[in-house]
Amino acid sequence: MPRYVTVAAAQLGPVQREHSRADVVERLIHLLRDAHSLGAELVVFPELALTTFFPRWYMTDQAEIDLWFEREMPGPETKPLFDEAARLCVGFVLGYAELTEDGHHYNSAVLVDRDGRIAHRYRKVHLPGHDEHEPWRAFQHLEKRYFEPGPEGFTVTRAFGGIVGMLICNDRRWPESYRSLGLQGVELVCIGYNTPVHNPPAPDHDRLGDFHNHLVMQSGAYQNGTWVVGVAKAGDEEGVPMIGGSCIIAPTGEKIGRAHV
Ligand code: CDV
Repeated sequence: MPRYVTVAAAQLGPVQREHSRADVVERLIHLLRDAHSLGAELVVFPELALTTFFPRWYMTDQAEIDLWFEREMPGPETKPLFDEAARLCVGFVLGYAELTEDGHHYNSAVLVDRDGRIAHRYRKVHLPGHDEHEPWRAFQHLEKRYFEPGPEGFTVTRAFGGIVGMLICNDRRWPESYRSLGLQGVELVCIGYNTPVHNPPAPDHDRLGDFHNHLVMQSGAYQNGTWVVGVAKAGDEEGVPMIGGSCIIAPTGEKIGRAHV
């Protein structure tokens, strides 16, 4: 018996430091409405969609660091997105920095169902970068400093008529991420990412950024017989060009839709 769900890859433009949560949520609502008008039932937003990619900066003041995190989801600033999605009867995946009640910091994503309820939460396992200031690097990437690895590992849930899992950015480069979901019968993997064009630890890979992005997601889809929807932040964010290249990949490994920026 065929089942159908229409999923949108809502690639987001850059989010700068001065943009407030309210500014960004307004943009997300705009994308959500656009996707809904095209028939989408589930809209996938990128990793850390509510703020700029703050792990590019070295910070020592925990109070300043915590300002980048959400203490509740939805909170007062994100509730309008949940309300509008429920009104339109559209679900979504949203990446954000999560600060739990008991003080844990995670790079997280939630899957929100068509009634505006959180159906599943995923906490990023593969945190790239380093945890100390390394001034010789052209760009810092300090995810290990600001986040703990997700303790629950890779998990799936039943939603939108199928079995859905989430991954976040660097997770997509590792075969076990998809395989762990595949062994749980996953049918749709939603992935948000922030990938700079320049990768300072391996500058010779810069020309391969788009190729590697699609290579890993297409392989993950084909090898596990699952749909994969990968969604980027694109453009120049705080002077850092991002690769974009969001795409929707069939279980055959073929890209059936892709952003050309
Ligand atoms: N946000 C990320 O996880 N970005 C990494 C970069 C640093 C290589 C990625 O795998 O795209």
